[in-house]
Amino acid sequence: MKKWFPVVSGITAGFLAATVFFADFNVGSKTVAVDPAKKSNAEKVYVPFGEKDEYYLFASGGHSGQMFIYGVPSMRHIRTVPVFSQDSATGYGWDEHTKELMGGYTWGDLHHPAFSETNGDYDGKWMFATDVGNSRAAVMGLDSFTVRDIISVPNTSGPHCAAFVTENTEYIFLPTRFAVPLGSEYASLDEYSEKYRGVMSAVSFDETTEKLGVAWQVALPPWSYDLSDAGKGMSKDWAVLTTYNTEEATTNLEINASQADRDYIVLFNWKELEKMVADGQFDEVNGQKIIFPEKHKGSIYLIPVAKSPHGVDVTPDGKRFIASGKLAPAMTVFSFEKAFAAIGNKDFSGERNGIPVLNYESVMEREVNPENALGPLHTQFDDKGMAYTTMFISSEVVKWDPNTGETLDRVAVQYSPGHSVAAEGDTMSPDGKYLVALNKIAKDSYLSVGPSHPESMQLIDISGKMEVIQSAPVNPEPHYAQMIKADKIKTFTVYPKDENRPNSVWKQEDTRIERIGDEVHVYGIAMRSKFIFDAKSQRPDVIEVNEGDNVVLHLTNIDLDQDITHGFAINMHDINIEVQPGQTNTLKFKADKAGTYPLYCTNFCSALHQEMTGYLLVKPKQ
Ligand code: CUK
Ligand code: CUA
Repeated sequence: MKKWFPVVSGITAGFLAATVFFADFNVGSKTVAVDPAKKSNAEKVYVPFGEKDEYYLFASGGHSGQMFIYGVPSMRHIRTVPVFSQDSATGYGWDEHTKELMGGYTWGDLHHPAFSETNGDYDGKWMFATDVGNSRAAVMGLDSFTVRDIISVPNTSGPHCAAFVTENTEYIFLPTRFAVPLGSEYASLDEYSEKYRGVMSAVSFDETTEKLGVAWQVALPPWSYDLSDAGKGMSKDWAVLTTYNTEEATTNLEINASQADRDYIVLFNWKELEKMVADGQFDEVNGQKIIFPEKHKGSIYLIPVAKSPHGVDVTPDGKRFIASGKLAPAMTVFSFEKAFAAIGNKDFSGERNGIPVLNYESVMEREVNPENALGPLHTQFDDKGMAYTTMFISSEVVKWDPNTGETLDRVAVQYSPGHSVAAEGDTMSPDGKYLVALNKIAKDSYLSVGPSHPESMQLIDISGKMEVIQSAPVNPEPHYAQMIKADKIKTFTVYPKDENRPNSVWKQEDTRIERIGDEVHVYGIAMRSKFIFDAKSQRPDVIEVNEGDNVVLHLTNIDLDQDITHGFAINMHDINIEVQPGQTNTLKFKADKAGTYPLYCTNFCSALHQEMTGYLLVKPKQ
């Protein structure tokens, strides 16, 4: 097995031809799974008007840079929350606050959302996400579904192998997909093995200040780190990562990174690493505390695993971790207990880059290879501890027993599933009931919209024999999702009226326009159904400035009623912000075009919403 695709297509064709458990398919265009006419399935996903879904599904929006929120079981798309990308629906990325959050970037590649946890359970407070495109981390507050902080993570490149949080959200770990020299400084690829590094960042989050910060980092070998999971219960101080390209290839990775029969799982004890940092066992590079494993010894180990693994998932009881094959058609079950014993006995088969390699046989419990199942990627769990692994190539989800390796059930999905997500799936007590397959290629699933098809998310009832009961389009494909019990999330409806909030104005008579040199500061109000920028003016809804002025508009929405959001746009200025009930937002722009420009509320807010307009008048320079 040297290459992914030739092998895959050969085996796949044979596999498909031989398969009998797909009820209805042909090789050219597999038609499988959902029978929309089946009434019992329709009833299972029907949420009558006025009632709410049982779960929230948070699906990463990939290179849209956004997070998609769905309800389960209806699979209705409820909201798109902008995280790393501008979003004109909410004005995200135009007002000063969100512009600053975005840090000068206009997009991101959002992977692997992760809820905050308390005692190994989702606590419904925060959602973390990473940006593979521009090496950032973000946190969203679940009381308002808004981003509170975004940081650029120094010394890293593409934190794909993230985010995973520890049992009490002590850290959000961000290992990287790409190896680069620390600080991304120039180094010839001939010096790859000496100068390049894959860096894992331990990011902490302060709930009080709502700020993320890089606590410390580990300069791992120059490999790619793919997926990861944090330990639970007995393994709570530990975490695991998969690696590929341990060949340290610098070009044509498709072939060159698949040469060796084995790559590794990195196993590390973050509690001990934390202690090492406290004891001064680190080097400071680019302002960061970095552990170099070849020098600062201990707490990090390698476990050989079949070549180019993809996902690695810790069982809910924290006793095992399961690596999925990608190139090898098997799941490998490892035991934490065995790993700890091997570490204690120094049961090493050697070392790589100064990191001890544990004996595979000492740590491995079993290799599981369900018949004809190909391309295992990710595993989720139900309330009984049973595993559900997505098979990218054989386009199915396989249910199996991690205790015995026995295959229990399998269901076809349409088509190639990447991740799947189970209800409360990454907690110590998954709910069972539902699993959503996140399918990469959804040919023919929906009405055609041209050459590029929407991807699909398929809801699977796992309460009995697995059955696909709903399908929902999503674009682009989600790179993982998490599903949380709806009653865990407590949102607020109106931003509290805060007279001390800087630049806020709550009374019409306090609105004003002040000039300081060429800066014009507008302290305005948005309310049903008008803007008031200066109540004392003859025309309170007009902003008149001179060409070249810098305008700073502070706009407060004084409508403290649920769902009365106002927008603010200026014609032909590429400007668009939003103020939710009780919120104050600041907008800065240079009035560099002389002329007459209508301004208006973009968000429907009352029967007289169309009347909620005014003018920006920019007097030409003489
Ligand atoms: S990765 Cu495994 S299928 Cu970005 Cu989570 Cu996509
Ligand atoms: Cu305010 Cu429309």
